[in-house]
Amino acid sequence: MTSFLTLARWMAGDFSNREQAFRDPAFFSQIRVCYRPLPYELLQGIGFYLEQAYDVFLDSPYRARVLHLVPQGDAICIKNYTIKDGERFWGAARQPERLKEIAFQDLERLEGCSYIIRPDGDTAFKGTVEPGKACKIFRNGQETYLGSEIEIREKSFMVHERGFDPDTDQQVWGSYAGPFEFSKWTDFSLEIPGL
Ligand code: CYC
Repeated sequence: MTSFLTLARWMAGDFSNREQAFRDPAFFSQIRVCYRPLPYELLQGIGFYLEQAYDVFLDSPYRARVLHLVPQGDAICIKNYTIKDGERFWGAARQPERLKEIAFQDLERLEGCSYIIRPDGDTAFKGTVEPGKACKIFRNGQETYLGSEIEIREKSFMVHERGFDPDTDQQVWGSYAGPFEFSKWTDFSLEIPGL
C-alpha cells in the first residue's frame, strides 16, 4: 500500500520536457503532460485525468484519458480509458472543479492498454504496457501495437512510446531518439484522496 500511494503522489502533477526540447528540438517537441487527481467517487479508487498537449496548444490536447490505479500483488496496474465526447472536458486538467462532471458512463476501457508498474529501489518505479501486442493503434491507415516503457521518479518521469507493425515488429511511429524526459512543474500530490 505504501508504494501504491507513493506512485500516485509522484505521478500527480503538471510536467514539461522543456529542457529536452530546447537541447534537442529536431527530435523532441515541447510537450506538457498533466496528471490531475480525480475525485475518489468516479472510480471508487485513485485515478487521474490526463491531458497531453503541445506546449503552444495547451487548450487542445492531442490525448485526454482517464487512468485508474489498481494494486495488483507487488505491482500496480494502471487501467486506461478514453472519454466519450472528450472535448467537453478539455482544459479540466488545470480547472479541477470541472472534473466532477466526468461520469463513469463517459468512460470506455482501452483493452490491452494497461500498464504494469513496479518499484525499482526506493527512488523509482518502472513499468511497461501489458505484454501481448494487444494495445492496438491505427495510424495513417495502418494497424500498430503500442510498445511503451516508463520510469517514474519523485519529480520527473521518462517515457518511451512507440508503435510497431504487428507482423514485422518494425517501428512505425514514436520517438526515434530515446525517451521523452519530463520534469514536474506543479505538484498535485496533496489532492490524492485519502491522505
Ligand atoms: C498512445 N500512450 C498511448 C497509449 C497508452 C499510452 C496506453 C495507447 C492507447 C491510447 O491511445 O490512449 C500511455 N498509459 C500510458 C502511460 C501510462 C498509462 C505511459 C503509465 C502512466 O497508463 N506519448 C508520450 C510522449 C509521446 C507519446 C510525450 C511520445 C511519442 O507520453 C505519444 N502515445 C503517444 C502517441 C500514442 C500514444 C502518439 C498513440 C495515440 C494516438 O495515435 O492516438
